[in-house]
Amino acid sequence: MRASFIHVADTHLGYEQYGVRERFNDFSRTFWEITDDALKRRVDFVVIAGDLFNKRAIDAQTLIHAIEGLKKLKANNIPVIAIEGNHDRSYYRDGVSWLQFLCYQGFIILLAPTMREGVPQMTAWDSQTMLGAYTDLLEGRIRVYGLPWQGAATVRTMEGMAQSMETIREEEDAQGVEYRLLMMHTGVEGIVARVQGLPSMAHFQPLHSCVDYLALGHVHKPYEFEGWMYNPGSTETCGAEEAQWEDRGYYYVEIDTDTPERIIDSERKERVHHAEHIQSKRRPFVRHNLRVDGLTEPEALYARLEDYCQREGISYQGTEVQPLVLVQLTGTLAFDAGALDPARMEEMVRNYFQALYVRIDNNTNDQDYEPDEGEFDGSNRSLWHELERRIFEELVARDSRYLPAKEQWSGVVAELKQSALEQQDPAVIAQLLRNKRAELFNL
Ligand SMILES: [Mn+2]
Repeated sequence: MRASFIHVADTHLGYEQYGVRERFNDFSRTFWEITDDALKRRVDFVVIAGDLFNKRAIDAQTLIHAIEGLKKLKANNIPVIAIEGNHDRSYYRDGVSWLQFLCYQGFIILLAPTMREGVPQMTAWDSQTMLGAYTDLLEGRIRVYGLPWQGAATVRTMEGMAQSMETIREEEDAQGVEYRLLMMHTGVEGIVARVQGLPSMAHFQPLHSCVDYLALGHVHKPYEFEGWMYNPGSTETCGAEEAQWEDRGYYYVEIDTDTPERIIDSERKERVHHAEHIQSKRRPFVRHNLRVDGLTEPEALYARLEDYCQREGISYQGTEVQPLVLVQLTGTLAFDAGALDPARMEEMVRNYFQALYVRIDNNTNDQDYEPDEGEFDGSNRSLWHELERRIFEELVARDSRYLPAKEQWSGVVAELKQSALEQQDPAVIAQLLRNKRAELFNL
């Protein structure tokens, strides 16, 4: 038996990232590129291992975009088998989910086994109830199982799944099933440190003898193990962290149960299929850490940022590709961060990169204020005035622009405070500050 399929997951349709409408379209475009590729390669079926949608409550435009991709597959008799992920799972109180709607409309086969005491029941998918553990393809020679997101019950359900599959194994062989695929919306613990509470590699092992291909989703970083466990990663970039995993995409898989040596890569421990990971087409997502240590004034920081923009932004000039650019300021600032002009920095980055969206994140450390202890006895009220003067002086000295005249600036701060306490007109206080700035900065 020869066949081929595409395995995709985590397309997150409907995600309007950063509130930018064009990002909403990006997620759809990437999905369409994949459905078009399925047509071009004339695959026998497509599996979607969860998180087709970014959330349960999608809008009409998201549904239209999903159907736009799925209807071409339907028109070409390419079955699409899907499961719910954690993002698009339905709640009982919601009644029918949008995935069930797509299933009802004949665009997808939505697999969800009936559970009995936590154990999936091995019944065939039924189009009337839209329930069932598996569906058979290619005249019953390929069996596709699907287990939706199980949350905290994942490990227990996996045990039950392996047991249930073993009990019907002989019957399946007798029926002529040659190849088994299981879809699950879960991943292996430890791939991405932030994603916790997933099954360990040992928890997956009992399934190894039951399935030829384990089609995973959920973890947005791609990975594969031992020629049978595959996770394609997210197709677009759902968060800045994902930008580093450049090989995210989908799998194109060929099966040959008769002459597997024709296609397999034995080094990857493939047995009767060959899985090719294809990088999805998506908008460039640029991330940069700008170190601010040693920069004593805003102009120096702008100069360093511009230097980076000149080096890296040039490749986007005059192209139609508008990247997303996220710049993170890191290190310790030698002046007050409030003196920075975020709009000016964003404008600079936008111009150099011809960017669709720019964000400057200030993740710099504050210089902690730790007054010298022991010198002053706080209970002695007569010394409070002197204590205040010292604190003001130390605070203004942390900003290198005020450091040369810290004593004078400390006096200015005390004067401003006194004016405010006397409830002076704010305009008068502002004028006082302007005069002092002009005087001390020699403006
Ligand atoms: Mn996801």
